[in-house]
Amino acid sequence: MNFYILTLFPDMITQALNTSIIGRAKEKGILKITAVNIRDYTKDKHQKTDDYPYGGGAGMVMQAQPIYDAYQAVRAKMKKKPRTIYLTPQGPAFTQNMAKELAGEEDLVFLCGHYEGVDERVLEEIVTDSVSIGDYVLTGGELPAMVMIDAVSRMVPGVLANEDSAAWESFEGNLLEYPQYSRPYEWNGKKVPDVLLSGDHFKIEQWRREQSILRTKQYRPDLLKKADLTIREKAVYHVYDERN
Ligand code: 6GU
Repeated sequence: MNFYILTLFPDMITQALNTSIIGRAKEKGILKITAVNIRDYTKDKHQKTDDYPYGGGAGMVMQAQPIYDAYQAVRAKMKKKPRTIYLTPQGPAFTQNMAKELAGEEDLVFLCGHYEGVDERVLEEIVTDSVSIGDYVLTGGELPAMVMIDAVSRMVPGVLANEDSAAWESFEGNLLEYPQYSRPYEWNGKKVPDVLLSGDHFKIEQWRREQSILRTKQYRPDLLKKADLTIREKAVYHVYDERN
């Protein structure tokens, strides 16, 4: 899978995505991540990529030409028009389901905005999807692009060492993950729950499922309403009871 990031700060991207699991997937050739410096495509004699907003107001606006030419350089490598994601707090919030869907694409292009925004006309030409990563404001689209690339990458087959770890985890079926324990058996006066040492795999699965449900109920009651629960589980955990 190929990721192209159109940005004024390519170093931010290359530094962060060379480590750990994503770095290993790049070495294995499963992922290719290319940060494209928008400034390399400016035709301005002072290398400028932004200008004042028409109509006045604070800040600067990223100009259409350098972004469009950077996009065209990337587009030329592909057979079909790629999904092109504009990172903006004005988009719908990124979800695990979006990550899964985007992992099916061969090429993805990310456009990282800065300053007060991007000239609307180039957005109209190239953007297929606008995406936010949550209800807070960041200084630019680089961190959101990296968040998305991380989440999408780990859904690409072969990126995770153990494919099971992607199958059963937080947000699968809209439930949070159960707690994990490793050695030693006792640490800081706290013991590992005995069921995990019982060797009874059915009981262990039951306990983990209960923990998932209880955690989701406590921390993300909004998710629990959408969770894949049996009728019995809904009754036991009072899922539709507004008092809980
Ligand atoms: Cl995608 N961009 C910026 N600048 N701020 C954000 C965001 C994106 N998502 C949440 N806040």
